[in-house]
Amino acid sequence: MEKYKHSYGAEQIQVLEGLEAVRKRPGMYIGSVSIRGLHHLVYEIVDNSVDEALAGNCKNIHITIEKGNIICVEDDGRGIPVDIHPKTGISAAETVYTKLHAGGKFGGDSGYKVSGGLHGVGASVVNALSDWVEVTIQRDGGLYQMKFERGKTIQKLTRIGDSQNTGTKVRFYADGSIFETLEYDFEVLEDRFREMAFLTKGLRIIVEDQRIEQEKKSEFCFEGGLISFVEYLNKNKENIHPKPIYIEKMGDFPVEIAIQYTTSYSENIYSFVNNINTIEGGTHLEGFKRSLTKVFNDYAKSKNILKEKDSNLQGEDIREGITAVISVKVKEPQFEGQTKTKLGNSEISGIVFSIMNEALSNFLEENPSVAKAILEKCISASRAREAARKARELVRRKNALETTTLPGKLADCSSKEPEECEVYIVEGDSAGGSAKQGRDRKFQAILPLWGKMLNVEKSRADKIYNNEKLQPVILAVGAGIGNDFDITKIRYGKIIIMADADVDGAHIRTLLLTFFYRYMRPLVENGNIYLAQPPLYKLSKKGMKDIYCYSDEEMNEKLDEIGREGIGIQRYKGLGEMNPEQLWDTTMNPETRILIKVKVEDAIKADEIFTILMGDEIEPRREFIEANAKYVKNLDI
Ligand code: 0RA
Repeated sequence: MEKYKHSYGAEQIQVLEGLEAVRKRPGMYIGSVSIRGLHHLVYEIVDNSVDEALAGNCKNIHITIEKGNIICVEDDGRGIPVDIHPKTGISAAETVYTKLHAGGKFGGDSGYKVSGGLHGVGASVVNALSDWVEVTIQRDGGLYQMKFERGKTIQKLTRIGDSQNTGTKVRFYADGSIFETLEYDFEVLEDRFREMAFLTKGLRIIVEDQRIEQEKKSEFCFEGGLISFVEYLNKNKENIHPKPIYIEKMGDFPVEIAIQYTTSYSENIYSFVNNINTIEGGTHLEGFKRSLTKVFNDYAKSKNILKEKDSNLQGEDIREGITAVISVKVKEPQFEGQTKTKLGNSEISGIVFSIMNEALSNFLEENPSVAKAILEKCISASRAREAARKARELVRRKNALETTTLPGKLADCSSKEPEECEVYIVEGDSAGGSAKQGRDRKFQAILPLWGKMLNVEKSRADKIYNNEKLQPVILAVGAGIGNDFDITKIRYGKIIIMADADVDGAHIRTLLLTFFYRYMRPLVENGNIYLAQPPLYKLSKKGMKDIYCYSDEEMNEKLDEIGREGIGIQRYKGLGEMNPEQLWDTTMNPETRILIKVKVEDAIKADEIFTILMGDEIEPRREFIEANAKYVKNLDI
């Protein structure tokens, strides 16, 4: 590409549109004006510094949330160019901050700037959506500064002193009339910047929160890059080989891959294009999977681990227990899919495929004991898959004989329109009984659960199919399981878990959430899973309608309002204590109930949580539960 040849400067920055458009329709540029959009502003500014690092000119980036929710991003790159743009007559730096899409290649000559999607919209969008922005640049022996308010220049770039250093510092305060909230979530930013540091070997990123008494500060710098990333992802799992397999190939389309197998049964593959998490996958992921299947099968056949007559291992067998990160850089990425996080460039599939083929087959030849350990695992996965298929057929046949495919204990609703139907999954027969009587049978179905609990994190699909507790859930949802799951077949638009607000309730909730996440993930991604929120207290007083409270704070507020004299307080220990009418009023009536929608925003976080909560290692679980009494918060529910 040309970018390697010419020197950059003011003239390369194109001038396109005004910033008013951004303020009118912020969602078009940053997705939303919720906290996500707010965080996006920070990512935009940091992305520019990371690009400078990718170009080899910056080693440190320091991000601070200052008191009052002011963001400061400082880097030690070359500094944004300060020379005057020949067409606009203003400095390159000001152009970058005031003209939309200025600097299609802004951010140095890394050349892998993102087009499409929400990323790469640039500094001008942050400026447009900020109450004020202040940019300080050290470059060419000078110290320069410029200031903006709501996208308008109020101080042009001015030399305010001398400096022998280089770098860029951006401070901004987002516009409170645009965003729903200005309160940044430190943990979310921290997770994103840890990820950024993993993806950019050797780059040091410091994130700091000064808003609170007890300041928080995290420093990320990983010489191991993706190797460190995979080790981090597997920190609570048991590995079957000590060091991740690492593949790196520079060139026109740089490819970097790290792989490590664990004893778990789930597949954890994260893919990135130009440092953006491609949640929907795409051609790079496809090339990776194709190669993984081919190389392991070829190796197994050539070493007679699989006999000539044996059928090939399937892709899913070879991906059981894998943790992998794939990072590619593409100059003109095409992003597709619902959330624009699916790579479309067809040439990338073949590139990743051939790089992987060569490197992975060499690795297996050179590390026969690792190859053997992985293949043993794949072969037992393949046997389990076969057993699961038989179990599934058995279930189908059995049900065919029983004339109905629905579980016996399900009290179904009369409507057959999935969009309006909901199923309450209730632990225990007594609460199930009240729910059956209290519901609106037109659109509400009740499925009481009984039987022995199974830890899905420690079981393969065949066991799950045969489990007496989960089988009714699979049948009631009606859309299959695992790779066969088909969300278009679901029988209910809302699947509502209703459990007590105690330890046992938390256990069943966790079990079911893990199950849905691992085996019916589209339901979680699509937002079909809900948690019912039963009240904790009932306040009653003569001549007053009963008041239900869903938290301690709410109860205290209500008590302050109505006074504490002559009030009866009932604490509900379980759903079973409510009669059908009360259960309807408090927990099931769509007009008055509180439902919590389960949404997993971050797959890495979700995997970590489920591994900790349901996995083998006891110590991290204890620590985690102590640190997150309300773990649901971390699921972004
Ligand atoms: C040199 C040239 C160009 C940008 C930068 C340095 C630069 C930008 C930023 C933004 C944050 N920190 C930074 N550090 C350096 C422009 C090159 C081009 O337009 O391609």
